[in-house]
Amino acid sequence: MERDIPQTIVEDLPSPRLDPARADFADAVLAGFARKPRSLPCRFFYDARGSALFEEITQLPEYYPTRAETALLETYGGEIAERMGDARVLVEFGSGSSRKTSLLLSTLPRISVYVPIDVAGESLAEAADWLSERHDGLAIRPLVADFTKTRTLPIVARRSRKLGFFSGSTIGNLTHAEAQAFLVNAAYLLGRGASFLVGVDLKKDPAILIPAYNDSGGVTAAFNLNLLERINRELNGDIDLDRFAHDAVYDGIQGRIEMHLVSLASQTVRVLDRAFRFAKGERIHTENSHKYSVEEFQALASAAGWAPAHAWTDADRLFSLHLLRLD
Ligand code: AVJ
Repeated sequence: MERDIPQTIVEDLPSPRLDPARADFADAVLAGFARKPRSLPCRFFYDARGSALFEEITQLPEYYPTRAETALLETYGGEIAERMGDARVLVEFGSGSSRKTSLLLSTLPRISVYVPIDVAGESLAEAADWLSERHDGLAIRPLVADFTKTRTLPIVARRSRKLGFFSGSTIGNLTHAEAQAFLVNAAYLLGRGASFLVGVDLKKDPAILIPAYNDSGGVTAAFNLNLLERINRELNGDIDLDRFAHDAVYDGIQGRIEMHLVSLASQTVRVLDRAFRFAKGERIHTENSHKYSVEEFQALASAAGWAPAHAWTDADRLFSLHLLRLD
């Protein structure tokens, strides 16, 4: 029997296939540049160069969060261990570099399984190697995944009591609604009896906040501009980096630092063969970094079903570590 064979229109075939990570980046950039106001998701900061620049940021005199959180873990490690119950499995969200994790693990001898979850597969493997050298007998089961969407844990992690760890105030990158949805999903993932240790940057004087996101050495500027370099490298872009500038502002109403890239001229840029016009002064919103008072974060956690058990803060009230529980 004769059949109609659909005609293939050669011109409509997709252009040479991008690998999935690059396709995801391409979709985000094309959509973000098509929208007004323009924006790009901050998760794309962390390619190899961006991750290296972020490590540099954590060493800057102006960038207090990493130092303040590390000091809290060092000072209160024993207390955290006492309060968190008998978890055997540590699940880390957006793990990145694992120095803080090692600090935490050294105060928690009962943890036998470690599940780091991160989208960056290479840095995940590196961090796993680094940690396994320092923590004998620890089973490490990395999950390459978007931690806001993870719905299942590896089998070895399923039956035991869990401790979640979400450090660095990465939760601040999410809007309040997204943060609440994340905490609901984390409750589902970690299950009954779980504890959750969350590092959250505190609201404070913008005179301290703004330099932390606009350092005098220009490292944060390079970190922000790397997003455009990444577009040039991976998406065949022709963006002139000298025609964009880094900016960081504090929005006191929303309680967040916003990072932007500002077009210094009226210009057209090309990305994957598409043209985008930028007016002089037009902005690309690249990151939110929400700040919370202790009470605000506890209210958010409660609304997501978690019981706030304790919060530690430093003497200068720079940063907070929250212990949450799920009964
Ligand atoms: C790693 C997301 C917590 O928001 O402070 C640092 C990222 N951006 N400087 C933050 C960042 C600019 C950082 N987080």
